[in-house]
Amino acid sequence: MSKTAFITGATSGFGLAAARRFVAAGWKVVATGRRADRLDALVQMLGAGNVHPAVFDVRDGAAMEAALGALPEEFAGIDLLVNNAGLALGTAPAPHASLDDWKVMIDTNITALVTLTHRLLPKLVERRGAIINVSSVAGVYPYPGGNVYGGTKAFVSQFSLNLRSDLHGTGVRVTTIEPGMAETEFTLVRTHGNQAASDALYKDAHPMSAEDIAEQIFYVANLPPHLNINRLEIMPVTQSFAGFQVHRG
Ligand code: NDP
Ligand code: 8X3
Repeated sequence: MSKTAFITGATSGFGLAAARRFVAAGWKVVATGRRADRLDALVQMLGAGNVHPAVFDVRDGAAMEAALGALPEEFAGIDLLVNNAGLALGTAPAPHASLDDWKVMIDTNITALVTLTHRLLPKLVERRGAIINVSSVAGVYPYPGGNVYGGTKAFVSQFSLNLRSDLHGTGVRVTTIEPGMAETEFTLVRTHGNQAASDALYKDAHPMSAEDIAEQIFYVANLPPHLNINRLEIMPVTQSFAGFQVHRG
C-alpha cells in the first residue's frame, strides 16, 4: 500500500519538487499552499488519485482545520509531514527592518509549523510516521539582515531536536533539513517581488536547485525505519562562511 506525505508549500520551490519526487516513487501527496491555480496544475500534472490539493494559508488556524477535516479517506492516513512552507521577508539590518515583516515570518515559520505539527502528531504516532522540518543554514550561522528569519529557523531546528526527545519510543522520526542557497521563488518573495535582485543573487553562483533539496527530503523519508538523521545541512559548493566583523573607532 502506498504511503502518504503531507507537504506544505507545494506550489513552488522545494515543496513542489518534493511533491513531484514522492509521487514519481508511488507515494500519495497532500499538497498545500495559498495559490489554488498552482495546486490545480499540480493535480493535472500528477493525477487526482496521487495528489490532493489543500488550499489554505498556514497562518489561518480555522482554514487549516477545515482543510484537514476535508481530507478524502485515501489521503487521510498521513505517514510523513514535511513542514516546508515558509519565507524570509527583507534583508535590512534590524534597525531598518519592518516589524510587520518580522511578524509574518514568525507567524508562518514558527506558529503555523507548530500548529500543524501539534494537530498531526497523534496520527503520526499511530502510524509510526516521520516529520521533516525545513529549516535553514540561516538558523545556524548569523549574517547581516538575517535577524528574525534566522531566529525562526533556529527555532525550527531546536524544536525538531526537542520533538525527537518527546517522541522517544514512539518510532516517529524527526529530521531537520538545513539548506543553504537554492534558486526558487525564495528571493523574489524576500525582496517583495524584485525579480532583478533575485536574478542577480543567483547569477553565476551555481546555487542548489529545488530538485536537489527534494532529493534529500526523499532520501531522508526513505531510510530504513531504524535510522534517524537528526539534521542535514547542505550548501552549494560555491557558498561558504565568512569571519567575524570588527568595528573600530
Ligand atoms: P518558495 O518561495 O519557492 O516556496 C515557498 C512555499 O511556501 C510556497 O509554496 C508558498 O505557497 C508557501 N507559503 C509561504 N507562505 C505561506 C502561507 N502563509 N500559507 C501557505 N503557504 C505558504 O521558497 P522555497 O521553496 O525556497 O522555500 C521553502 C522552504 O525552504 C521555506 O521554509 C524556506 O525558508 C526554506 N529555505 C529556502 C532556502 C532557499 O535558498 N531557497 C534555503 C533554506 C531554507 P503560496 O505562496 O502558494 O502560499
Ligand atoms: C535561506 C538560505 O543562505 O539565503 O534560508 O539565508 S540563505
